[in-house]
Amino acid sequence: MASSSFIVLPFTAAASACLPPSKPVARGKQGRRTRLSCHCKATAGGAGDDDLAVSRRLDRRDVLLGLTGVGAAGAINLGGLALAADDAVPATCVTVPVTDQVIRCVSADGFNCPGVYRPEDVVDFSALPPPNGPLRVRRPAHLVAADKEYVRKYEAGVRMMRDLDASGDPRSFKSQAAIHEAYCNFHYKVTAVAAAASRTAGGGGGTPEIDFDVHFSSIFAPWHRMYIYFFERIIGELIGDTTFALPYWNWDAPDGMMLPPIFNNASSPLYDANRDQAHVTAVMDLNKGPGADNELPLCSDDACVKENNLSVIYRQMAVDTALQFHGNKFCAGGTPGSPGSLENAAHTAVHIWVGGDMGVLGTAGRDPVFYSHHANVDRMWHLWTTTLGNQDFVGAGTGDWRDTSFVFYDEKRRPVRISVRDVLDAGRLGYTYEERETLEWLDKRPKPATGIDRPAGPSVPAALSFPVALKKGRKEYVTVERPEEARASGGSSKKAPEVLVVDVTIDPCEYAKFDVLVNVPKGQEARVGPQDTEFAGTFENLPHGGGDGGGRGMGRLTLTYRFALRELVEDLGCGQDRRLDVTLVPRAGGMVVVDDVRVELCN
Ligand SMILES: *[C@@H]1O[C@H](CO)[C@@H](O)[C@H](O)[C@H]1NC(C)=O
Ligand SMILES: CC(=O)N[C@H]1CO[C@H](CO)[C@@H](O)[C@@H]1O
Ligand SMILES: [Cu+2]
Repeated sequence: MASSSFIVLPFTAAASACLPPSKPVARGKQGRRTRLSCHCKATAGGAGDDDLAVSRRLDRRDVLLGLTGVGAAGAINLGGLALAADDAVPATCVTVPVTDQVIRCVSADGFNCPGVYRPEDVVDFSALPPPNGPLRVRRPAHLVAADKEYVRKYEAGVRMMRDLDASGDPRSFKSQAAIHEAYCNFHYKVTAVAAAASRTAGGGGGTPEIDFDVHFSSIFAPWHRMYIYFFERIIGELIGDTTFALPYWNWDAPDGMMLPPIFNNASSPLYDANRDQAHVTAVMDLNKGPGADNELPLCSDDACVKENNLSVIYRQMAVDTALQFHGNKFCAGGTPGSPGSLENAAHTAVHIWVGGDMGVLGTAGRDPVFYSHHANVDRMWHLWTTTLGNQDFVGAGTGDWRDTSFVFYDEKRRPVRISVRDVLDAGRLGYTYEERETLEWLDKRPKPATGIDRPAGPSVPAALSFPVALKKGRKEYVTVERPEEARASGGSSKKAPEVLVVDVTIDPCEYAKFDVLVNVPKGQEARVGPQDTEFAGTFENLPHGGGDGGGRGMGRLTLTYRFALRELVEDLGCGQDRRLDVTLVPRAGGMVVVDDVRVELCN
């Protein structure tokens, strides 16, 4: 394996519009973490797994704090990894706008980049004639089953995609699936900052290659919108029906909370044998993952479990700002950063629920249900800006986001450059969503838990020092200060919404999950579930890995997640309190380190 350097520039407040609390928090450790590189492998036994196993045996804290140093890293033989000297890590990340010109896909170790094109052949999406004809109407997948003619056409389209020359035609099902693998499993590299990073690394170690991933940033929603747009157009072209629209997996409605039956027919091209067979006909649990230590209150009736799932959806949608919904701007050369609530919640839970190909980023695109799952993620974005009346990023500094561009092959086999500004409005892309089920989650605003005994004194033990490694079965308690501005009386509508920010370092190849509770007395955690106000939410990681290999990424992924507090504080009536008691409840994952928990005001 060729030696190459990985530089991880820290994600800083400069990349986010969140205001730090008025009292500065001591964060001396920032920028002093040493990060390791690894291979994500789906199966045990690969070199990367050995590397990880070795690093797991080290004291996590030492590894995180960079105390093992270069010598120790050499001693544990982490393959081709190089460690950046702590002092060389710049204070801010490089925020070059991500365009198709500054990223490139690297074929390696059995993975072939799909749809290689000549730059001079690329046409701009905005220069192509806009879609004419009727809007393509995406309908709920659990209801289209009744429309036999539609299902036949959809199956015929996917079968034709599967029959296309896998390597020669970029519209083949295999090439389409490989697009997700390329962009999501460390095959893309950011080239624009390579020179800067090389200087930072102090020269040696070959060409630094910086991972690019469309997850964990505000690129998530628009990139997936583009991807399934072209997938849908290709099917329409193959079956000769330009009105063809993908069905969406309506998992936010009680009747859609299971794998849509059209995907569970073994003789259909929509089938994928590689799914968790225990879940293919079961009602979905958005709160459960493999090995998750589910301590949620046991529901004795369907109404209660339904409420739980609908509250999960409510919580991901009831966020006030684009930053909370979409996550941070992608920081080139930085850690992937920060998923928004759209990505973190039901999206990840559904991937994990289906399992198999869907359960890891490298292979997710190989399961036909992926495109219907993401049609619903896309619909949730559409609803957030339309029905819910929210705005995507606006104002200064959002140009980079709108200019973000990628090249996809379209239905005519033309490489097309499409940018975020082209996809902000589904109508302009020629499609819409038919709403058949009531949006029940809209009125599932959680209510304060009724079964909690509130002691008079402090309810949780005092402060915790960070970083702390979460261990299954052991809850962690931390008291956080609220910024002065958050407590200002009057509840001015101009006040920026309050959020609980949790910084975590995880193993990107591992499924990880923890819940966050606010103001729940110690020992009473099991009395609180998603339907309760005190349940601030869940952090969940969809693992990298799987696929054809060759993808390499960081052995540590540092992410920031924001839990919405505005309604929580309002509903608990604790708006004047100086502090909040936070409980971290580990559910899954052996390598979750919480680096910090704090309250911020989020623009
Ligand atoms: C399963 O798919 C096959 C192939 O498309 C089709 O002929 C058959 O009717 C489907 N079965 C059901 C139960 O829908
Ligand atoms: C449709 C439905 O109710 N699905 C799940 C919602 O969540 C609970 C657990 O909180 C599951 O048990 C349900 O099956
Ligand atoms: Cu994805």
